[in-house]
Amino acid sequence: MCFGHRCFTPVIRRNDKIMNFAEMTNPRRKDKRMERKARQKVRGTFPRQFSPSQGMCDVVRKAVLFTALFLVLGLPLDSYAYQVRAVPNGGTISGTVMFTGSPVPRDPIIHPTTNINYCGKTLPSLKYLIKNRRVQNVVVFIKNIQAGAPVPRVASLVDNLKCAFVPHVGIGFQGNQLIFKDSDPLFHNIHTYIENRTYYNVGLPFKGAQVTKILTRAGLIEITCDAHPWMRGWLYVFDNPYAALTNANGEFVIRDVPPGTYTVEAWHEEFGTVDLGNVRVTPGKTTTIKIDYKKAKRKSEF
Ligand SMILES: [Cu+2]
Repeated sequence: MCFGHRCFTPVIRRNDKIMNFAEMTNPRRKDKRMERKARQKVRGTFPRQFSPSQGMCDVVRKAVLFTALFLVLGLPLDSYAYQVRAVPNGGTISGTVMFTGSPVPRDPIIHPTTNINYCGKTLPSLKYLIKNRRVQNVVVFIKNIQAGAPVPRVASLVDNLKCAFVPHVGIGFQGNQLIFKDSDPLFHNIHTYIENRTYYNVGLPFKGAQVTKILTRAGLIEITCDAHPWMRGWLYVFDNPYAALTNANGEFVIRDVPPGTYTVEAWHEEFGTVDLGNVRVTPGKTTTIKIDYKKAKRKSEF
């Protein structure tokens, strides 16, 4: 239908459905239009009312506004990216992680449900490794550190040995290799998660099988096996080198720390997370701290 040089198709609302004039006279036209729309949806193409160029304009407009907002606030755009720089006068943070409460938690026993002939009827869960009130397998790290030494270039290995992950808890560094290995004559299917979302899902069908991935991001990786539901491990990945794992005596050391005042965080798979603020590091000196999961206020529990 045209008026002068402008043409349009009249639209009529009937029974809560939009139909144009041609469709009113021939309903099959509407069916065809609906089919076309459905196909567009499946292919991911854009319906006529929305053009890709219009969408791009919106994206560009938002990007410009976002950049302007940061400039106005005086914040650098890369303020959250870790910067590598020389640390000629670094200090050290060392300490112990303890549990002085009572009773000391006992490590739960696992009862495997498959491959019992090989795995055995019971296995330790390795959740609580506490000796003389000192807690092993606690990840201790400097929170939100912005700059310092580069990460060590060492691969992280997750071995499947005797129906358990070895190590049970580890630390890794962004950009390094992550190697999954099968040392059992069993099929293991490694399924890893970050924040409850699948990260890597890898099948290891036989003894000696090995798959290498890359630690593409920082974060806490939960490691499970789809073939053996009781298997569980953890790999805490950092974009900086300022993280350590407590040994059997609950001890840790973090070296080459740029002088300054920091918050130190400790994470344990069952006790959860605690923060220790105002940890001061001075050039060439060692700052000693003590973390007690009884006294410390836990931020979260798992
Ligand atoms: Cu398994």
